[in-house]
Amino acid sequence: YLNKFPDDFLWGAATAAFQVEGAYDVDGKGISIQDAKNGSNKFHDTSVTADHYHRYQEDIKLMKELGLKSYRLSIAWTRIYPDGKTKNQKGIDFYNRILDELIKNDIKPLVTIYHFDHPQCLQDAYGGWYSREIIDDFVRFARTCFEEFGDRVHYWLTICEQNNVVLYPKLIGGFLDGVDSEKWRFEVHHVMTIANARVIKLCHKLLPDSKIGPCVGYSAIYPKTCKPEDMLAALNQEDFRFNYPLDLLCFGRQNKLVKRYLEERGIDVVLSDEELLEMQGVNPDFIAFNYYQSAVAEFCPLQEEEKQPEFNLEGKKGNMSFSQFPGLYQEASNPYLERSDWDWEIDPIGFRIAFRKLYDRYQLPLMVTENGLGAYDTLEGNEVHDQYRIDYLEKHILQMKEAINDGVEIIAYYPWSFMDVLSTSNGYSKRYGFVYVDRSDEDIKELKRYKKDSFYWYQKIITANNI
Ligand code: BGP
Repeated sequence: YLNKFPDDFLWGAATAAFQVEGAYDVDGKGISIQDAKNGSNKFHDTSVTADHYHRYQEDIKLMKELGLKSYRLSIAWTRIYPDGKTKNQKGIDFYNRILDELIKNDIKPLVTIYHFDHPQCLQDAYGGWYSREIIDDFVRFARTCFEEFGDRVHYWLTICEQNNVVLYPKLIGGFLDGVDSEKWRFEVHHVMTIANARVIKLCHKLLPDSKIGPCVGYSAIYPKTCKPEDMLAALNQEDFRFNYPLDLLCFGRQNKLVKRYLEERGIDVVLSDEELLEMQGVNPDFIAFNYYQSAVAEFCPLQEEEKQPEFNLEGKKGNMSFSQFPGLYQEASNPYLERSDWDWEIDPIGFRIAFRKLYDRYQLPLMVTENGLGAYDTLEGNEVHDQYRIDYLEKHILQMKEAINDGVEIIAYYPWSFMDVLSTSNGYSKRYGFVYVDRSDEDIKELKRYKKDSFYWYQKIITANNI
């Protein structure tokens, strides 16, 4: 069995544009739905974040020092097409500078084309992802990325966590705020899936040597008890949360359970015959997944009401809330697991189970594009002693190694996040990075970077290619 990780294993780390770049209105950039949300709660502010836009050279130097083989970044749609339609050369130049710097430092870029940040003007014009009109705009943007950056980028992700954006509209993306109806949820699913299919096919045509795949948020799902109803609920949760978009993209067919769920509720969202035809022969090269925690499923009778979980915004344990989909499942807490301060359940073995489940069903190489622990970090002098993060990552990497020994093909691992970024739910109080970004000065100008203990620890893992 594996002593070390495969020689070409991609040890990476991840970020996303709106969470790290800042400079949200610089050099012709348009306003994205994330920028439009600024000030909507006490945390959300994309204007400066880590100011990676101006400090990318310093940051890439740190990536080099860390030993990264690969770096996952996203391209801000609004830098390339500020109004959704007209190209902005300065935005393209910015990513050219970043990509050149990465290549110079021998770091392979993995690019997420869409990470929660489409132009606000497309939202205003036709409702963003609610409308099939966005597909052409998205494909145009993706084509430009392939044409401009395809000489240096050989790994691509289409849409980040389509399944979570759709299932938890209140949690992620924000642009679905106020829209809870099942109809819209599945409409967005279909629009995003068609967009995925077109962009994957386009990439294969334009860049035959590149690899591209979808990216889902994934969890191991446990039945709450060994009652058969709970086991069924666990299977339902898997189909509902993960398999629906992946079955379309990988098998070219609609998941039967979800299709039935829609029909039985009279939810009139359909993929036309033509669209279903488009789902044939998509052939993603891999499946990427983001894993933070596992989940529990319990039987949920039809007469219950649908419920969305509320964010634990306070970062104090004990605020768990769960979603409920009548007739399918309701979530519950797991008494056997520890939790982060934001009540995310910590489950390294669930990580191994996730690998096995995904690989058994889709038989495609897997990439982990996010995994990590959000925590309060304290800067002490020039140091951050984040042993809790090391513990989390170490246990997960060990289970990833076990999964490889179980026979799963795993090609890459990108912890979230390379540096401290704007958390989608908790601003800068919740940190994930290997590099601490000091935002303590009042006007957020200095933004000094400090290497955390986890930085040195991960550096050793990469050098040894082993845990
Ligand atoms: C994922 C997103 C990331 C990241 C992460 C952590 O869903 O793809 O962008 O933010 O979750 O979430 P949070 O910042 O809410 O802790």
